[in-house]
Amino acid sequence: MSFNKKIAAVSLLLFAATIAHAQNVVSFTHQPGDFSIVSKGHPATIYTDRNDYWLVQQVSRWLQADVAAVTGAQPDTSHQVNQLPDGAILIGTIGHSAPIDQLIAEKKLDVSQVAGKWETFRIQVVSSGQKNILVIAGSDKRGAAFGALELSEQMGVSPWYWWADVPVRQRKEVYIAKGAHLFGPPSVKYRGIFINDEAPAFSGWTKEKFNGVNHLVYEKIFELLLRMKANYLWPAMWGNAFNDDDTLNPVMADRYGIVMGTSHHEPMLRAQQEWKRYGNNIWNYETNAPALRAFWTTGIEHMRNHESIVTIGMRGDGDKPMTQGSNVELLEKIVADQRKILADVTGKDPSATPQLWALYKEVQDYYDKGMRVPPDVTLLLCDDNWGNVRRLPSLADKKRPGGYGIYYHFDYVGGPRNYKWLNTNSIPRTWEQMHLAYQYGVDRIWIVNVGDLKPMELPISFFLDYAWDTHKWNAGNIGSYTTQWAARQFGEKESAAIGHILSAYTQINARRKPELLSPDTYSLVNYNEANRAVEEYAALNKQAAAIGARLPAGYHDAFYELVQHPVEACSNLNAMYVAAAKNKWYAAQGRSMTNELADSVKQYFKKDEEISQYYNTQLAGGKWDHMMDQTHIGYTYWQQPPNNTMPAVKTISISSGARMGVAIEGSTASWPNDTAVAVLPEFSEYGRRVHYIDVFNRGTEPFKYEVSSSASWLHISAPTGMVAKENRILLTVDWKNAPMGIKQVPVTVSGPAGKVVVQANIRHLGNGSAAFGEADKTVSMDAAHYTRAIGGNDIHWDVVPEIGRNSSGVALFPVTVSPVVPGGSSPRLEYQVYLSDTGMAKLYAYLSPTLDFNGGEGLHYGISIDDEAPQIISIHSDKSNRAWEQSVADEIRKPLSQHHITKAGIHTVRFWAVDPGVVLQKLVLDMGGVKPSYLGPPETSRMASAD
Ligand code: REL
Repeated sequence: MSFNKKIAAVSLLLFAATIAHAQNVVSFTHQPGDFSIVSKGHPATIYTDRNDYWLVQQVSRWLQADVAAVTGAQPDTSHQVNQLPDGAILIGTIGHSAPIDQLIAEKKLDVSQVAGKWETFRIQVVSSGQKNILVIAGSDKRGAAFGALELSEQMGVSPWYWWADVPVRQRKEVYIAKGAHLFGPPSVKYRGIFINDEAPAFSGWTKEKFNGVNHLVYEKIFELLLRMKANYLWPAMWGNAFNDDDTLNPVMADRYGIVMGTSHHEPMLRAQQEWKRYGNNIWNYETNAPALRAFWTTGIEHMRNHESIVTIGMRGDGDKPMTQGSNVELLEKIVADQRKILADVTGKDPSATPQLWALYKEVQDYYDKGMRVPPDVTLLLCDDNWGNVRRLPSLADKKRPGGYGIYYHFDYVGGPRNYKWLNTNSIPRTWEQMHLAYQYGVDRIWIVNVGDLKPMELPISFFLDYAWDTHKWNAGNIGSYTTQWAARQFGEKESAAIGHILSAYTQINARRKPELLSPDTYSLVNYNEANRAVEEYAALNKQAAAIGARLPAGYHDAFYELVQHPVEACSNLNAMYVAAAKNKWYAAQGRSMTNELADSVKQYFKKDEEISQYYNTQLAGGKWDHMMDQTHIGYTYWQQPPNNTMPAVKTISISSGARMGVAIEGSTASWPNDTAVAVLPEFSEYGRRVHYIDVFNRGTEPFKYEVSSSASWLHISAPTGMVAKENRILLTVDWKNAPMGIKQVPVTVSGPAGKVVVQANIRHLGNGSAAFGEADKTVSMDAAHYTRAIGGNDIHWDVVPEIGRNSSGVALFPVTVSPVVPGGSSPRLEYQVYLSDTGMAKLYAYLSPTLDFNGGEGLHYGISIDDEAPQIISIHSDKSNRAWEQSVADEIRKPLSQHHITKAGIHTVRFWAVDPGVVLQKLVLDMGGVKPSYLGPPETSRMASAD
């Protein structure tokens, strides 16, 4: 290496050392050399070139207001850029800001990594003589805007300050660390949201607060988008038409630098409503092409020079499939005609205008049948409306100039059921699916359906953060997103506790959308599932309330909107459904508690209304009125009910006197009426440690009961007592003193009706191995608790935290590896189990409802026990719509394999990698004991860890 080259290499290294990517640049205490934004009450002045973009002037005003909100000291803004004084803040677009261009020309500002890039910016303290100037230089207008807003957020102004009332944290002083800080370019070029399904909530709110969905609302949305470094919007379209409703809408979008589109089924920048308003005859290209062409021509004429992405193609009117018999040829002609309109109106080659073709629902079939659009058009792949990507480009596909995008959903109107009330989106699952998409080359457009916008604040933030920088989040750190996000809204102090609430509530809501909950969701009798679900949510609600109470009063509205409301509302909803289920069951058993449960269902239902009422009318002084107008109780099919309807309840007449009844875990029967033998689920060291007997009253008078057994090591929580309504008696085994082997112990319940004998079966095998023990003829193992994870050359398994319905998941990475032939030393997860039973074993793999995104034979995994050859199981063997509906409603797929167990003892279950993209949540080995439940048997324990 020549001396000069060495110097060059060293200075490159130095340069690399001083330029930092996307890091914290703001501090609140002074370090030597720092640039001061506000120091000792004196704010710096913000300069922009008056010839720079409108957006740059606008962000300088936002920054001015933000600095004032943070420090109380309001900076001046100025266009006097000829002689920038020491301490000036300069915001500008390269090529549009004379002072920025001058600094570049003077070689004081190196923009070699910025100029010509998409939405890239550099924040740098530039020293010129005795002067220090803070320069925010954008490669384009959005780059400059994002730079200024990056400072705002780092100073403590949340993008959600207005949309979720997040307070601005007060600081006395604000500084910028010296050095150069480079941000961008973004991982995904167009990143945006779709306001959709906006009645009744968003429409009611906008009507009351803005007199319609007009530019005043949109300006708030544009600002929010920019503060989250987004650039793209599909506007509200239920009864609304962006361009037609308010002529200022498109003008303001252009000024704010927001790229506008129309939804997947509204071609040529014209809203469906516009056809309703002005369309001539029917929406059918076979019979009405001239009218449609004229209609679309107007759409492109209105586009003018506004940055837009034009949706092309066509679906039937009102987002339905086109008429039967519509074919590839017709659709290809439609696209060709639309592109001709584009060329005619713009006078440019059609490829000069960004376009997308959305492969939504049946449109993907056209694609599969071979239909293609010109390569400059972005292929907008879609999820299944339930957050599972349907199709990704094949890794072998040649790069298309138009690239690929994805249309994703956080809210949906359609089957198997609408979900449009509260946030039900899991951040880890969104990460996992969008990671998959990005790794397969989907990086041109990411757009997500966000319903009414509120209350989707958390997933919107994540979607856009991730689209901005996909390298930042991975399986190893995605579990911390909620805590980091909480810190951005509420400060560090409570962020871990708030992050936990956010993760926990979204995990619970994602496993079954509230709209799909019913009294039948969770099992009342098996695994104590229904009670556990209620207790889990109630505990979370208590924690949330306690955190809320600890936060300063100024945070209460934001905390309620972003954290507490969904927890309170869903905790109440779960409790209501379980109370309704119990009411029905108790009525059948004649329990005297029946009528009280009916009353509690009424109270929960009323409470639900009060919660919405509070959100609408009192929260933030009524700022969000109507945002909680969405009905959510009483669904009978996919479409929402017109009103919330309380679940049916029963009341019974209670006989006088004291009348004892006995019910036990695992059975819907009750004694003494029932003639079958009452048998409790088996006691095992490795299963649930507690089983219960309910002693209840069918009459009006309290009575005395006694529960006894001859086994001193079988502990009875309350051997005697008085029953007014019902007492739950908990039975546990003192394993240290219990005899080894299998024992049957009769437990006698005595009361006014005589005696009921309940049989307790105890299996005591002892400890000593790290294997999962069998309990009640069941072994249930969370995927992340493998005994061994064996990867391969450049292939490894990662735990994706909290992606499961009530656990984490494990998946193969990188997701782009070729399918693996399982067997021998190939990648696998191993789980050691101890089986005390022999015979046929059913092995269920609980998997996230990932779709066959390759469009091939489906995704597979391999499975074996001990030295069996791996069975290759397709997770998509049932391709019916019914199977898909079930998988998204239950948020799980549970393929089954069968294995023959010939001897008791230790065995190894092997889950073999075949296709990447498969996410394993848990494995359940059924030796004949698995009971019906929603979530499946809770995890059994490992023998070594049992006492
Ligand atoms: O969620 C979707 O993607 C679609 O169902 C909607 O985009 C659709 O346009 C609907 O709002 C009605 O027009």
